[in-house]
Amino acid sequence: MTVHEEGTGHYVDDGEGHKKLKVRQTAKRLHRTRSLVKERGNLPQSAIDGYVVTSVGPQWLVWTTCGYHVCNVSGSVDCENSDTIVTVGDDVWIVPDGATDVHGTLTGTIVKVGVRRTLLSRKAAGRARREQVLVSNVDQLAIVVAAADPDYNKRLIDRYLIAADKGNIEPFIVINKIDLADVMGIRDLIVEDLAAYDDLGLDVYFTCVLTGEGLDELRQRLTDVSTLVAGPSGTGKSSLINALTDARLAVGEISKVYAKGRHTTTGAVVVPLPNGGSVVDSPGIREFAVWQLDADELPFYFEEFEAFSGQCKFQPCSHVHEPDCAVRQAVEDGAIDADRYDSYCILRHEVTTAQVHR
Ligand SMILES: Nc1nc2c(ncn2[C@@H]2O[C@H](COP(=O)(O)OP(=O)(O)OP(=O)(O)O)[C@@H](O)[C@H]2O)c(=O)[nH]1
Ligand SMILES: [Mg+2]
Ligand SMILES: [Zn+2]
Repeated sequence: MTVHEEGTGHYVDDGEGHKKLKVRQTAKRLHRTRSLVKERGNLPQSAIDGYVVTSVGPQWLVWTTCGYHVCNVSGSVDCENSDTIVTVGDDVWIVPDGATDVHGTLTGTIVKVGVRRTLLSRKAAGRARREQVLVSNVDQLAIVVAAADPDYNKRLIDRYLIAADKGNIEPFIVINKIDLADVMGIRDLIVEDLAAYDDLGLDVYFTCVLTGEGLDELRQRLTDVSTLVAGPSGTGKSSLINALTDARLAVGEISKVYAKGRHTTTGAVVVPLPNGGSVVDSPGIREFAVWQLDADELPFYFEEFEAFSGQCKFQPCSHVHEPDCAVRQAVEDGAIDADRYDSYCILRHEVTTAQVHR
């Protein structure tokens, strides 16, 4: 029996085996072709793929290997989610117009949105029950809050943690402006206040853009993956990104195309990192209602309850009003963080009233 190299593959020259291998290779090729056909669907020959970098008014800026294109969305766009048809981070297929707009940027039309690998959603503002996908396809979520100015709010952190969990994104926490905590002499208090997250196995970074504290650790955490940087307004998200990257240059390049130079962030934007990976800067958010959260599933997002909930007298137990609740007892004993329990009660109240009104 001899083995021949042929191109990158090889085959066994013994009649039957050779045939078998050939069959297998044909099947593989067929499978590959089929999945390509499936992926491309009925896309026009001229369609090219890329990803959405940011929004430009009602249009989207799409990066492709042929450069930036500012795109409209086709009326017959092939997408999964009719609430949020396109969002920043989406893999898309576009058909270039073969023209440029008044700024000299190439133009095109988005005809297909790829399946979202991960996503961060919230309930869209307003009365309608509508999902707003803030960003898609990021690996990590950096929840950036400030030690002070503005004061951080653990309720908001907990909402982000649940949304990240639901959207398949790995979260971590950044406490920026730690210099202000030192000025006020409250650093130890803050570290202690956030110990519950550390206990949950979440990484907590303490950073300062002015002194550079914690920036090396954060830079390491961001390398080679895609990270959404989110949190309330004014916590220093854009400042951190500028300090960690040559984002100003990257954003400058995009600004040349569109976004005017501005201080506060008004839309999410993907910024490539110099050493691989990317970050998505996003505008500050004041309210965050987690999308499609049910009362029954809520306890699962508070994994520290699990060690106690089996001992509650009533099964199932909401851990709010039932007598002999082991979770409430654990809060009293200090075994469960009281703030986390508060978050749970607030969210539970929210979701149960929402369910009644549905
Ligand atoms: N003292 C102190 N100030 C900081 C720090 N980081 C950022 N700032 C200041 O905080 C203010 C807000 O910073 P931004 O980076 O614009 O905050 P942002 O989170 O991007 O805000 P939005 O885009 O509105 O969501 C600016 O005046 C920064 O100079 C820090 O570590 N310490
Ligand atoms: Mg900003
Ligand atoms: Zn209970």
